[in-house]
Amino acid sequence: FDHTKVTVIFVLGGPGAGKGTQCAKVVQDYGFVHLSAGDLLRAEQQREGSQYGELIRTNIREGTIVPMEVTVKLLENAMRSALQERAGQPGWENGSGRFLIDGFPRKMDQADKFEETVCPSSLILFFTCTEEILLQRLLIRGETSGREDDNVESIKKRFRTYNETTMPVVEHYESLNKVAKVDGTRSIDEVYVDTRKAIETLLG
Ligand code: UP5
Ligand code: MG
Repeated sequence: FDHTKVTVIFVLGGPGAGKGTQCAKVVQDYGFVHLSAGDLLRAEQQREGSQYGELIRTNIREGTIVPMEVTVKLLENAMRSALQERAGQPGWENGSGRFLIDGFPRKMDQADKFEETVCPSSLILFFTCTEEILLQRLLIRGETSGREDDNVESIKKRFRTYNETTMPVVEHYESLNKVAKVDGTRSIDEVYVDTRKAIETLLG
C-alpha cells in the first residue's frame, strides 16, 4: 500500500474501552473503513475450512495473542478488498483510502511487521479506562454478545495480556509522539468529542 495515499490509524485501549463504538462513529463522519482485528479473527474462526479455527478460539478464550502472521494477513486482505470495492469513490481514487485498524497492534512484533510489510501508521488513537469500568461494561455486554471471552475468567486474562504486552506498544508509539490519548471513561458522546479532535488534527 502506498502510504502517501493510504491513511492508517491504529486504535488501542483495554478490552471494552470503546474502540469499536468510537470507530463506528468515525466511519459515519469521516469515511474511514473500520477493520477490527478481533472481528476478523472471529470471522476466520467461523469460516469453514479454516486451518486456524482452533488456534484462534483457544487464544481468544485465554486472552492471548494469535500468532501475528495470521492477523496481519487477515488485515492485509481486508484492506485490499476495501480498496478494490471502493475504487473510484470519493476519497478512494487511485489507491487512496482511510483505515481504522481496531485492536491492533497488541504486541510489538505485530507493530513492526505491519509497518514494514503493509503500511506505516499515521496515528495511534488510544482510549484509557479503569479496569473497574471495563469489567462492568464487558459483563453487561456478555449477557447478550455471545462472545466466548466476555466472562470474568477470560476478562481477567485479557487485562493481563493488555498490561503486559499491549501497553509496551502504546509506550513505544508515545516515545515517537504518535499517540492521541483520549479519556474513555466518560459517556460515548463525550469521548467522541475528543475522538473527533484527534482525527481532525491528523487530517488537517
Ligand atoms: N461502551 C462503549 N463505550 C462506552 C462508554 N463510553 N460508556 C459506556 N459504555 C460504553 O464497547 C464495549 C462495551 O461497552 C459495549 O457494550 C459498548 O456498548 C459499551 P466496545 O466499543 O465493543 O469496546 P472495545 O474496546 O471494542 O472492546 P472489545 O471487547 O472489542 O475489546 P478487546 O480488545 O478485548 O477485543 P478484540 O475483539 O479487539 O480482541 C479479542 C481477542 O482477539 C483478543 O483478546 C485476542 O485474543 C484476539 N486478538 C489477537 O489475537 N490479535 C489481535 O491483533 C487482535 C485480537
Ligand atoms: Mg472491539
